[in-house]
Amino acid sequence: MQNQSPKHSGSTLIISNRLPVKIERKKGKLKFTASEGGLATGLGSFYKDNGSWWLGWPGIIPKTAAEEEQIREELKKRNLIPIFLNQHEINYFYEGFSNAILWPLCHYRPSYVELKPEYWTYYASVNQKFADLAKPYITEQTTVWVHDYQLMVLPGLIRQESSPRSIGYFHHIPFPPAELFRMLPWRQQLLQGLTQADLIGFHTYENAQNFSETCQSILHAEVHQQQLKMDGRSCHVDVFPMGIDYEKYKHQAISEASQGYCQELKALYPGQKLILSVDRLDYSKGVIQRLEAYELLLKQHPELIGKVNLYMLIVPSRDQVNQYKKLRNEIDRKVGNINAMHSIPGWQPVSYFYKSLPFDRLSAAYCAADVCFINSLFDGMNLVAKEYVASKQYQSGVLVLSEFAGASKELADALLINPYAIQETCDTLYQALQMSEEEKAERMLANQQVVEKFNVFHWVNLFMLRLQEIYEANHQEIAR
Ligand code: GDG
Repeated sequence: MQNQSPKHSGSTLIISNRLPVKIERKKGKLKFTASEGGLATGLGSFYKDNGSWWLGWPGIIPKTAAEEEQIREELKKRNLIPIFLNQHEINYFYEGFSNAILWPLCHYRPSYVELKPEYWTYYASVNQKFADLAKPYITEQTTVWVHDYQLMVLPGLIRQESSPRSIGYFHHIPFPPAELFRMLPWRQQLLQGLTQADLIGFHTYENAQNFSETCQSILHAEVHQQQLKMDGRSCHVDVFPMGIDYEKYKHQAISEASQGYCQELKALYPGQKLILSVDRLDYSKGVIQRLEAYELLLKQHPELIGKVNLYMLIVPSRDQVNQYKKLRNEIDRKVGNINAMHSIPGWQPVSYFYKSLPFDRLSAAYCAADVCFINSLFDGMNLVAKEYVASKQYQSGVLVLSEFAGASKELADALLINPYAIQETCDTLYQALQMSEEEKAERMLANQQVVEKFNVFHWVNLFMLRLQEIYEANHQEIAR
């Protein structure tokens, strides 16, 4: 499919918790830069070309009314509408209900869930705030596309107050089985709000299936193929595996800048194979299991000492939330132990960076990596897997990928692992390091064809097309 915006009449309003922009105060001045979350990376290429608006939180609390106005004006130039959250809202809506209830529940960690009623109060009121701000941008010709678990009740609120052409919702993270979702005291409100969307999308069939079964069990919805019927209304549920901007990653990888940084990086690790991991700080990403499998590899294959390096890049995230603080300390300890136990003069086994790299440096790391090691315990999709594949234009490499990441359903030529099975993961890493150049090339090419074809434009087009079909079908029914 062409890298073109989808054809539909009217405008599009994208709504997500975070805007695809980072605002920092530097020497008294505001600095605006593009942010690097999975969603920002994916939709960033789409909305600017399409004359659409994007509503979300800019990630900053303005100090004065003048600063708030400055942010509003600056963002308006980029078709972005900011919603400003106060510290309480951030603590209770974002860190509370979103990241201490929905995130752990959707990533199968019920023991991490903190069921505090005040979190729900804020979740409901902040969703309402989004609906109020969205209202002036919605006409009968507007297609509204809501993103992710922070805004699950927003489709219902928009439906109550505005009359958009269509409402779509995409769930970027896993959706748990009904048995887990049932534990939420607010399960009814969440599902009732969400099913006011015309179309609800997931990365994988399993997640869509879990969602439909949960609606059957809690809302007593009837399921006909991909349609849920309840209380005299209906919504569609479907699978749309998200892609990346393949050409962007490919061109960056073959650029002089990235190739230059790639050589510099390789020169820092002479005679060593680089095993790369890239993720946000999160317990769903399996960082501790990754370190355990890698340590086992060093113990069982002492010939690798001095010849391999785990280059682990972790982007700071949510480090004000308790579980994340604990995880960070655990990672620090574990990396320290491995380096202390296995280092020899002039070599240490793990290079660990707790920071974010600029795009060209990240691309260089993908180019330089002999292995990309992704062992998420649960992951909606995992775009890093696809970015690595797209970046492997000149250099060879092997993708080791968790079968619990949505990407594993598409990237069948990766070496798939069960991240909970440490010995199996260790054996697969060894297999990756030993693989012949022919096999590496064959597997990478097959994966590249998938990532190139099912890119982010294909994803956006498919979702929008489906919404359009649903709109037309509903319209014909009304006309009859
Ligand atoms: C959620 C779901 C789903 C990372 N480090 C740097 C950097 N990144 C970029 C990567 C990638 C993105 O961050 C991470 O995307 P993921 O998909 O891996 O994960 P989440 O952020 O958890 O996203 C996930 C996704 O939504 C989309 O639906 O796949 O399952 O959890 O794009 O490149 N970018 C730069 N420097 C870094 O150091 N520039």
